[in-house]
Amino acid sequence: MGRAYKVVILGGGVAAGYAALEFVKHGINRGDLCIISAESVPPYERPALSKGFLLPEGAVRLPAFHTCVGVGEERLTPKWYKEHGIELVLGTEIVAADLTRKTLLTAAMETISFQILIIATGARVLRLEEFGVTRADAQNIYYLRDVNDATKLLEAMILLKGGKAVVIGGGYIGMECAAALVTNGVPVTMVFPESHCMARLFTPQIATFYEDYYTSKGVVFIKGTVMSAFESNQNGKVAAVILKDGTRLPADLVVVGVGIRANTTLFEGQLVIEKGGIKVNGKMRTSNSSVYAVGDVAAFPLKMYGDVRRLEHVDHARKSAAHAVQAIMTPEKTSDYDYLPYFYSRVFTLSWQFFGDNVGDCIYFGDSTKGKFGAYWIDKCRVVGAFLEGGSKDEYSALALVARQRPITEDTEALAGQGIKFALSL
Ligand code: FAD
Ligand code: NAD
Ligand code: ISD
Repeated sequence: MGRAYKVVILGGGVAAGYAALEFVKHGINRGDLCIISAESVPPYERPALSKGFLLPEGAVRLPAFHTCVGVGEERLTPKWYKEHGIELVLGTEIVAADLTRKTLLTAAMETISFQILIIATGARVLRLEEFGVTRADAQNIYYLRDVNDATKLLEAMILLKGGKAVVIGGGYIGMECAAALVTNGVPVTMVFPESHCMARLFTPQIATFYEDYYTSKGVVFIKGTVMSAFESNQNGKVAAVILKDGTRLPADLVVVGVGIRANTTLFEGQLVIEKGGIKVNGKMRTSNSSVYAVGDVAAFPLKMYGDVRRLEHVDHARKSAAHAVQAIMTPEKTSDYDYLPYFYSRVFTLSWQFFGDNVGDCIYFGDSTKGKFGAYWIDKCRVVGAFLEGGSKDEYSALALVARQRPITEDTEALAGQGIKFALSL
């Protein structure tokens, strides 16, 4: 018959770790909870992989960044799971799910059954083959999603002495990996189709600051185009990246960050799918009342904006996981998930945070030449989004408050003049 648990968390990433801690806070019986993960290590703070993990000095390594150290909570080591009677089924891929029978099938053909399932399968990287790029199977092409990917990239980077790197994609992975490569002394060329970096969030003006900073560190930007093929040498290693217009960029290492897809496949046809994710309600419950979905894989009602979104960021993974557990353990006390979008990044000595929604007109403040500047997004006379580079803890908290309160503002010139003081005065 196989193993059976009251609650199974499928996926052993950020959301799983935060869900486990929340279960323990609520008091779960020994043997009731099991986490199944394709990864061979317990849940860890994934953001570290493109930041501290890739530093040339003072790098972080597991077990230092297991969840939940990202928010200053306990570090959940294998010993912690054992002490709390939580079963970790690691290095185990689930290849089929039967939600009617309440069973999961492992790649080794073991059946694991549950009363309640929390889907925390996160996402997989999009591969260049999916964009029609040919010869994308050459060696020295690196993607970054898990600690194995990060270890391979780190080893290649260390061995690269004198070599050049090309980074494909101008989103989070592209920007953070380019910074890490340059910090490790590797010259980088970045290639992406948009006219500026971080196009999903940044305006051209915000992007200019970061592009200028990266350029000052030696990064070369090739924007508004895509690659078409890799040129490989006799050893099967990348020798160059060929762009659509035929330009040849010599490359000894390529990092690819061209987006992700939520891992929904096991549940398609069994659960409602929306916006590329598993649709949940305000309790993170799916269209099957025994099944919850959290983190990157969940398409959830964003109460503040009255729409359904799927967010690919760690703060939401942590909070949605805790919320699902609260809804399971104390349903009478749990209201609907009311999330304020929060994104951030840290590269070189720079650090920015964003709260809210990046819709409407953008009002800029501060002085980017001094490394401290920001922006408010105004939609229908309300401040709906707020961004700040180089802020303090108190300033970022004030920014979050602005985005949460959405104050009315008629005088955008005054707002620009007040800048961060506007947020601090709320
Ligand atoms: P994940 O953490 O991806 O975990 C999913 C887990 O499910 C994995 O363990 C996976 O192996 C497992 N799994 C999937 N399918 C199966 C299966 N069939 N069987 C068994 N196991 C399965 N966000 C930020 O806000 N700030 C950052 O600075 C930041 N940095 C990042 C850096 C990197 C390198 C990456 C990759 C992401 C970063 N993110 C960041 C995004 C953030 O890490 C994700 O939003 C978060 O990890 C999502 O958590 P999750 O638990 O939903 O999914
Ligand atoms: P992304 O969505 O941030 O960026 C994807 C990028 O792919 C786009 O900006 C675009 O430049 C590029 N692109 C799209 N099609 C392309 C093509 N044909 N050729 C070349 N480039 C193309 O995704 P990502 O950077 O791959 O990051 C993966 C995931 O990891 C995301 O969910 C992201 O949120 C997460 N992540 C977050 C952080 C953070 O929040 N600080 C850091 C790292 C990773
Ligand atoms: O970069 C990060 C980040 O945002 C985390 O949560 O690393 C992790 C932990 O702070 C690593 O200790």
